[in-house]
Amino acid sequence: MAVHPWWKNAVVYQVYPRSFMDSNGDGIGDINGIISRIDHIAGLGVDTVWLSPHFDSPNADNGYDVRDYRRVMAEFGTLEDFDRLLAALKERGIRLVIDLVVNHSSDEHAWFVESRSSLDNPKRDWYVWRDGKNGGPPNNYRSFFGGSAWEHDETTDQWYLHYFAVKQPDLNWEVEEVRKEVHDLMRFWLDKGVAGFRMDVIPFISKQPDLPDLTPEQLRNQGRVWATGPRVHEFLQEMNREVLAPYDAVAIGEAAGVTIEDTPLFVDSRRRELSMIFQFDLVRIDRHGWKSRPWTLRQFKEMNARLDTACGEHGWGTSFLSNHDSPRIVSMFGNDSSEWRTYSAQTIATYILTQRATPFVYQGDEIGMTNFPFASIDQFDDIEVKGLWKDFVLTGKTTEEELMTHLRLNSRDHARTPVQWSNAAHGGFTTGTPWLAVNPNHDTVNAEAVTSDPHSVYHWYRRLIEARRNNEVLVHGAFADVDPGHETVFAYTRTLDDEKMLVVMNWSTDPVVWRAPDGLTVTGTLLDNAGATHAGDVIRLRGWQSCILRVS
Ligand code: TEU
Ligand code: CA
Repeated sequence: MAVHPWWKNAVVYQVYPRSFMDSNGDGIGDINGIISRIDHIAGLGVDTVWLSPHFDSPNADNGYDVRDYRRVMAEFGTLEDFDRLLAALKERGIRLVIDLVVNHSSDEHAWFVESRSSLDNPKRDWYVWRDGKNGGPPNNYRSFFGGSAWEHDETTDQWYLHYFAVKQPDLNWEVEEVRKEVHDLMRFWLDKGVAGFRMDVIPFISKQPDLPDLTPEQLRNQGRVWATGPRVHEFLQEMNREVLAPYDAVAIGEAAGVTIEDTPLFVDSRRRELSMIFQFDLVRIDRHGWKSRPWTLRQFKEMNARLDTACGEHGWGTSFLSNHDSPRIVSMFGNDSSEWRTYSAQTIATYILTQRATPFVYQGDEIGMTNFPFASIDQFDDIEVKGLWKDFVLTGKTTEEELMTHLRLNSRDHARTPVQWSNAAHGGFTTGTPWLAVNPNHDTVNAEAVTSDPHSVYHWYRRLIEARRNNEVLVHGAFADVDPGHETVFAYTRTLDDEKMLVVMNWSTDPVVWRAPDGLTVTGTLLDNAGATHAGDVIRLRGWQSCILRVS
């Protein structure tokens, strides 16, 4: 049996602390809340938790704007609480991966307060400052959150760069001291016992020399330009050498802007950079700028096969279709009507847990949580929504109704509504007033309902994770799509040595009779979310039915 790094066999559960569980009634999730619900996580059988940012922050972007990298956000608790969480997870054999947000910091971080104080401050070049051009910003970069990516600073009459919010100035990684500071804060948390990092927009850390204006084509996909800076791989190899390798730490790069074809540059183990990356083509298959457009299963399957190939023999992937920046998985990829919600959530889970990649489950997926029925713009909290409102509605480029139509499909706030624990008030998330409203369907869609029902989404995740743990072929087996042209069936084999599994899923509500390709005969049923068994080479599937089969 080949020896693999632990993170290749891992199954990761993402916690967005602000929305997971509130323990002190202030309506905001916190670390003690996570500890109080830890057996819900452990019960799934996952072995790793990824914790979205828990650091001190003024929350311009819900923690992705860090003011102090060695302090816990006051609302979330204390360093002691953090240590207790780490210990409670360890007790249950669960590792903790934390978020590393070092492409930018908060503008309230001491480094930036110093940097903006004067032109000759020793930390001036720790951020990206430039003179304006013709009374305007240095170039035509646009912020992800609306407006220019440059902010003018009266004190020194210069402009600073911020790919995201005005309160998220980009760090200048050209400066060795900056990189050393990042390495040191990583060691601070690794010495505490964390297993590694999910690295926020890490491909963006190397800026284009001279920062020329973008062409109209480039402006349509700025991330692509920002993710291909000339020194990004040098900086990642240095980080690996200085910190990751010595601690055998996992490095999960959030790789916005990186193409499927460029993925090996970051994850090929011979390059000693990252363990794996989040590549966004699949999870953003519907996106055209901020708008959502129809997509097909065939397009999805084509991308999925290219991604598996791109990771190749020396690389490794991530299997995810949800996170705190994306709409709810069953609403986006499944069918969240009451008739099909459970079956489709289970079938999407079957896909996530049977890839040659590390699977990620986002809090609430295991409960089958759905998108929120947003009715008006003032129900949104997300800074990205506020940016779109300013850039497109207030400028008359679009109407409130059209913006709402797309936000109802793809807003990040769908993922950020509090976890629904029970049919109690506010879904049992808080005894106070939640910072963001709880989905009204918590009366039926909640953790108590799914954990007490053996046929639920929760137990289907648990059984998939168990099957993955007991069948190495589902982890390391070669992937082969056996019917890429089929409109509604997604079927692929996983092969390891002389063992072969066939995964067959119906991604529609219409029953289907599917014939396995020649040479493949079903000899047994490992799992089926409708409790059916299959044999021979004809597979009958009801709507959103999926199964994992032994074949010869
Ligand atoms: O997101 C980076 C990113 O590129 C996008 O997914 C982003 O969320 C958005 O959709 C841009 O349109 C990371 C974090 O995951 C996100 O929460 C932060 O807002 C962002 O970086 C800045 O730190
Ligand atoms: Ca709280």
